[in-house]
Amino acid sequence: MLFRTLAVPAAVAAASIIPPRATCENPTVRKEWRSLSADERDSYISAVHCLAKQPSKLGLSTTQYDDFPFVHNALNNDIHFVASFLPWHRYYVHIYEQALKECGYTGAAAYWDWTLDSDDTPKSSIWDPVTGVGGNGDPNTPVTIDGYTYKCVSDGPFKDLRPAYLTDTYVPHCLRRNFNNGSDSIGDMFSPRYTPDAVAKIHALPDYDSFRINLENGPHGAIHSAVAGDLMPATSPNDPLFFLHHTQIDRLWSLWQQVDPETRVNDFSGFRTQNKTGQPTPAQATLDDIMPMRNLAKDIPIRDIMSTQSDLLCYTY
Ligand SMILES: *[C@@H]1O[C@H](CO)[C@@H](O)[C@H](O)[C@H]1NC(C)=O
Ligand SMILES: *[C@@H]1O[C@H](CO)[C@@H](O)[C@H](O)[C@H]1NC(C)=O
Ligand SMILES: [Cu+2]
Repeated sequence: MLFRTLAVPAAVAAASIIPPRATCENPTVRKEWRSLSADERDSYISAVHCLAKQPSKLGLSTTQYDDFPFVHNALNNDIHFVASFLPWHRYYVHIYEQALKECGYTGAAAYWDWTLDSDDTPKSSIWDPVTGVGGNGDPNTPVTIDGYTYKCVSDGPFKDLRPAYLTDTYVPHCLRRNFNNGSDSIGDMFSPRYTPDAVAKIHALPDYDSFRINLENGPHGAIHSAVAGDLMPATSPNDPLFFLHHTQIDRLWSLWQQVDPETRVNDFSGFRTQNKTGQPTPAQATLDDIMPMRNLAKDIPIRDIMSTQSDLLCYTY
């Protein structure tokens, strides 16, 4: 036995002695936006407005809310179409949830389950000005940025937000949405890509890499494209809806992990960096890869974020 222990290659032995994070005692339960009480909704929305008034924690001249799109934009090519897409956004939603709490929010991060709306997304109650997040950009309040005309959201709780950045540019502007189906029409808002059936097929995939690729390219991308406006560019966290959308993405990953928790809480694979045409095949990602967060929070390894029920995260759905 002793010899067999000693014969384990150094790298494997080292990895096996990294202690797992402690399991947490009383996980909070993240809820669907429309099952929050009116008080919980108000508390969430007030905290968003609070973040949009606090000064930047990154030393920028803009608000703490703007720190989120700013960092997301800066890391755009490191965190999309790569293995770390799911863990990075899980960590990012957690950091946002903490920031909301520091601004007085008493609940947990909430999600938008778009599968519930896929039979008629444009008519969904999520767009309600009172119980939802406000609706499509208003064609009667067009705004011109760099020669292009955009539609501003003119109802709901976020109509007065003034996102500061549009990708790399400082250009304070209204919150924009532009519902579409890939043409000039609103149509079905790409709903075939996020029906309960479409999501069930992704849920049935057996390995992390194919699960991540299909979730990111399918429902995740479809919602960004269908809502459009500020939800489209690399500063997409400009729209608070981003966080409800990405909490749902995180929920689907968590539900997938729960199918076989012992295996899937460590199932992580795929390209570490984007596969660009003409470049050598990128290296494989590992659980020890460090997620950059540009001072929004500490940079931590992916393995620390794999379980939602650790002392770091401590939530369920
Ligand atoms: C978008 O929706 C319109 C109106 O329903 C429809 O005529 C058009 O074919 C759709 N386009 C795409 C690309 O799905
Ligand atoms: C990289 O992407 C290109 C184009 O999308 C694809 O044809 C190629 O097979 C990919 N390479 C690998 C190693 O997956
Ligand atoms: Cu993103």
